[in-house]
Amino acid sequence: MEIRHDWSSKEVHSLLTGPLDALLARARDLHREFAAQDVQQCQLLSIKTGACPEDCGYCSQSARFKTEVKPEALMDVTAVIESARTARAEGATRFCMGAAWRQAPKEGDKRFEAVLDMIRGVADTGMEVCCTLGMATEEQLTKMKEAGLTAYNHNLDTSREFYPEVITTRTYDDRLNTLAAARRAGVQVCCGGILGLGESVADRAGLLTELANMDPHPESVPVNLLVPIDGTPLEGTEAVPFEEFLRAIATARVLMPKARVRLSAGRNTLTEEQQLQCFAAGANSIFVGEKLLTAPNVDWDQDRRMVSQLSP
Ligand code: SAM
Ligand code: DTB
Ligand code: SF4
Repeated sequence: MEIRHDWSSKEVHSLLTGPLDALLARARDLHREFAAQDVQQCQLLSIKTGACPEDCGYCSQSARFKTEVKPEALMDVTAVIESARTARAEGATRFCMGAAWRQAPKEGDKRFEAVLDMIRGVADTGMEVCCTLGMATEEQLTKMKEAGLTAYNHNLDTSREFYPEVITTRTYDDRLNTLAAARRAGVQVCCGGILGLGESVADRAGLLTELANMDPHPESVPVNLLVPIDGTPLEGTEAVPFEEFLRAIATARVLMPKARVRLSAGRNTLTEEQQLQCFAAGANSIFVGEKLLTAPNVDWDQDRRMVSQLSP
């Protein structure tokens, strides 16, 4: 099987909506042939929380919505490294630092220098280092790469058509520009989206088609389930039926056979049995730790039990 970058959204739509058994079988075969067989454990840390000028309709950290999140300044470098060491000791192999910024601070800004120190410190623990700081330029990403950054997370979230229904303070092309800058800087790309924003199946197909037609494919693809946050425009949004989530996971595996497909936000709403079905359908990464950025995740003990049942 060759790796393709020329999928049509019609083909992807048929995968998402076709017979489930055939989709799962195809995903399982490709997973065995191409994908890493372990389940990668990534720890998130919000290094700068809240007061974000953007208006992403799902987000607890936008200054435009009245949510329970209390804004916090950029964390101290030593506290971040301490948290990375703890995550490493718990078994995480990748550490992702998230900041509620529209864009990464300019080079020379002391906050940017502090982020570089955080990257160096986390890289020293031996873990992969990922950052998600909003828009960034090739120059900023090159500096971060030199400090030891493995990957940059920047999600497309949904289809190009549905994007402006959720976010108006930037465009789909702004997102694509940052992703291209990461590639040029030699930083791996972590890019995925959210299910449950009120999008149609065609929008999900649109998102997956965008990701699948990137060349090379993103090295990792986080698939989030909306965590509905009180005070945001998307509070009270109906949950996505599990089968639709499973289909998205399997389709991502079929389209991007080598990528790390990550069960991301909202994993705590799935039963262990459902998560195991997702691993069989192609998922091979999770966010671990009791907290995501601001929302609750899954207990370490629960995850340890689950991961120990998976034979690589
Ligand atoms: N500010 C940066 C940005 O937007 O690129 C980085 C942090 S942002 C919180 C990272 C991603 O988390 C978003 O692109 C979105 O896909 C996901 N996310 C944020 N809030 C979420 C929620 N309530 N439910 C599910 N996913 C969410
Ligand atoms: C991603 O796709 N999901 C993570 C990570 N990339 C940065 C963030 C999930 C955030 C969930 C909501 C919260 O914790 O506030
Ligand atoms: Fe800001 Fe990122 Fe939240 Fe959007 S998703 S409001 S950019 S922190």
